[in-house]
Amino acid sequence: MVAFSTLSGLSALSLLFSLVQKVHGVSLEVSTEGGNSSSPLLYGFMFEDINYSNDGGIYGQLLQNNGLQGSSPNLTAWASVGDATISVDAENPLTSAIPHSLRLDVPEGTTGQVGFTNEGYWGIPVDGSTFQSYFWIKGDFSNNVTIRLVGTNSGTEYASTSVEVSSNADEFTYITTSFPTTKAPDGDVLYELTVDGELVAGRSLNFGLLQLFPETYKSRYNGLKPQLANALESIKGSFLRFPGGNNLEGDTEETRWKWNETIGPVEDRPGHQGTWTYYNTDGLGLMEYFYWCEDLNLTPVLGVWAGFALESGGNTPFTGDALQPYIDDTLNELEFILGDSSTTYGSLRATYGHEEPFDVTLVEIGNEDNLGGGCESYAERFTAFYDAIHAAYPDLILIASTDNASCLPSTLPEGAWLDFHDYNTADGLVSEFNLFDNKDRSVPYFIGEYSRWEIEWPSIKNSVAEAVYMIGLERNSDVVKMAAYAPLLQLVNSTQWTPDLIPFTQNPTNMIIETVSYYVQQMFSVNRGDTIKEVTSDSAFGPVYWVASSAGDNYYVKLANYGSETQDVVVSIPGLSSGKLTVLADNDPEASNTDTQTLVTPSEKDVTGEDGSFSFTLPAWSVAVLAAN
Ligand SMILES: *[C@@H]1O[C@H](CO)[C@@H](O)[C@H](O)[C@H]1NC(C)=O
Ligand SMILES: *[C@@H]1O[C@H](CO)[C@@H](O)[C@H](O)[C@H]1NC(C)=O
Ligand SMILES: *[C@@H]1O[C@H](CO)[C@@H](O)[C@H](O)[C@H]1NC(C)=O
Ligand SMILES: *[C@@H]1O[C@H](CO)[C@@H](O)[C@H](O)[C@H]1NC(C)=O
Ligand SMILES: *[C@@H]1O[C@H](CO)[C@@H](O)[C@H](O)[C@H]1NC(C)=O
Ligand SMILES: *[C@@H]1O[C@H](CO)[C@@H](O)[C@H](O)[C@H]1NC(C)=O
Ligand SMILES: CC(=O)N[C@H]1CO[C@H](CO)[C@@H](O)[C@@H]1O
Repeated sequence: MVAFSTLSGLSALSLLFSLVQKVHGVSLEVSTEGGNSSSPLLYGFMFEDINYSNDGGIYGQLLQNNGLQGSSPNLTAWASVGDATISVDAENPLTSAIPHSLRLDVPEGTTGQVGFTNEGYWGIPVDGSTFQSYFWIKGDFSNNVTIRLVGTNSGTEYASTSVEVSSNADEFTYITTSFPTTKAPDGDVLYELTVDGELVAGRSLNFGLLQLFPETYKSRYNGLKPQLANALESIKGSFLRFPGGNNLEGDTEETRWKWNETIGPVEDRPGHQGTWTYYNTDGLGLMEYFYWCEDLNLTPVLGVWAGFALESGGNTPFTGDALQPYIDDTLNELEFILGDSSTTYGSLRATYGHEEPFDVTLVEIGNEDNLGGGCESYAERFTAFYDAIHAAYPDLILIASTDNASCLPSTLPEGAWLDFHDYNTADGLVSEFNLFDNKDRSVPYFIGEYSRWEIEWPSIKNSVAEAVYMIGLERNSDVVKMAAYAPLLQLVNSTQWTPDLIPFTQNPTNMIIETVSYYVQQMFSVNRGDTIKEVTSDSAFGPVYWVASSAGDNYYVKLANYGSETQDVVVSIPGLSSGKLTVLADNDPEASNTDTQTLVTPSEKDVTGEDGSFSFTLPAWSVAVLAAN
């Protein structure tokens, strides 16, 4: 039944017609009084290196296997050019962290250009910006080195530059060059470095840690790939959880994410074997994560290693005295981030270019410690980390990596938050719409990872389910402080996990695939109030779900229709007259956006409120936001 008394005559009449025509409908009355405060951090990002989201993804460096890192490096992504051979050379290490270099052997009698190519991470996106290349060279050579970016099959040249080099056989010489590029039509591009073979005939040269960057996001040195940073910017998220995820934990203690090996000059960063099958360069390291937060205005949520690695049968979890070195290591990390430059690690940070402490207020202890054998020891590990961190930094908010009570201390320290992860089916997400309605309000929640999983590309039905779930979170955003879809980014050509929010290729023109879930995240994040308003209705939740919020005079009503029937909606917000309605919908619940099709995009239209009453239609399988004032 519909509460006609709350509607104007006109909309009551149209609704009556609707009812007569057996069109389904929902009438909502939004209170303009009171309400609960909504967390300002609610929507944000969770990030770890998975599916080449970091190396080959948002990290701006474009050459793959550029430092020949790993325990037994090979020539993946490299090939020789001309009458020369290349090899991995352990005799001429660049640094102790980068213990190999690329050796170029040139036979006697060689003429013409010789050198090598790198194919990037399934291509190189040449976007027409000014590129930078950096490399180290060892060997007697005083002439030009030529760098080109060329189409793999077409041979088309998108950049060509010569840089004068004067190097010797005693040490590596560092070379930097900057050059214009022409935008390529696709990602099928090789990086090529050559020298005049006649000058090196019968000898060899060594090259170390070759790097290639486009103009990065906000032109930051060692910065982000602009197309991916722009995609995140367009969502207007509030926080960034890093560096993982499984990748924080590592498969073993040895391959955990070690903060102090991700800082300083990149040639001093050894990288590490990631948990998602490939080696991580750590070129995007701890400081780069903070610059990312600064440049995109994100609140950092720092994950710290909590004495547990993923590999069953390994020597973790560490407990008792064995845990202390890792607690000390975390305190060092926090001093590096938060200490002023009079402290040991604060001064190291200053040396590396950031005089002022970074801004961190949220620290998560471990990752998913309810899983894989971490549960039994987590209460002890969490407490040990909590006590040490809290004593040194009482203002930090500390987050436990699970909400499973059997893995937590019997009494949670006051002020601690819980992280809950939810990979689920579409119906499962919808069934959890009210998961937080009756939670204890004194323990704040972080939904550190969630999404409809076990599908390749999010379809509208799945994304509507996520929207229903998010409506449930937003209604409870007095206690649910933050929520992040996961995983965030995915290189389409090499995927370890699907679905992901923002799949991408190396095509500089259509790099980003805007999935249906991406649009849901964007619609929810850009339309945020600071107060959740009471909504009264004669209809129960389902298949239509809603939440209303306000920020000053602006009101936002988010709706999801998890069903195949069209729904007529009347939203009454006393005193408001103009609104904008954004709708994402498709009649086919399986419709999705992929690397080959874009079927579902949001549409926008103006709506006017007759005496504060906004009437519109919610299509089958849809997500909508009414922004009114
Ligand atoms: C090169 O090393 C990578 C990483 O260890 C491995 O996946 C790949 O199979 C190796 N390639 C060859 C040709 O050995
Ligand atoms: C990468 O994937 C895209 C989208 O499917 C495809 O167009 C491109 O050819 C692939 N590139 C490589 C090098 O496989
Ligand atoms: C090296 O390149 C520079 C710049 O392109 C050019 O001016 C110079 O003539 C070149 N030198 C030689 C020896 O080819
Ligand atoms: C990083 O810290 C650990 C623990 O404090 C220490 O053993 C290691 O030598 C450090 N590594 C570097 C590169 O400073
Ligand atoms: C909590 O963790 C225990 C131990 O791993 C497990 O048996 C139980 O199912 C978990 N409970 C929930 C609600 O996930
Ligand atoms: C505010 O929070 C309380 C406590 O959870 C809840 O009962 C009430 O419905 C909430 N009000 C709104 C407008 O969401
Ligand atoms: C879809 C896909 O690529 N899945 C892969 C995810 O990564 C795991 C582990 O690397 C592989 O086993 C899957 O094939």
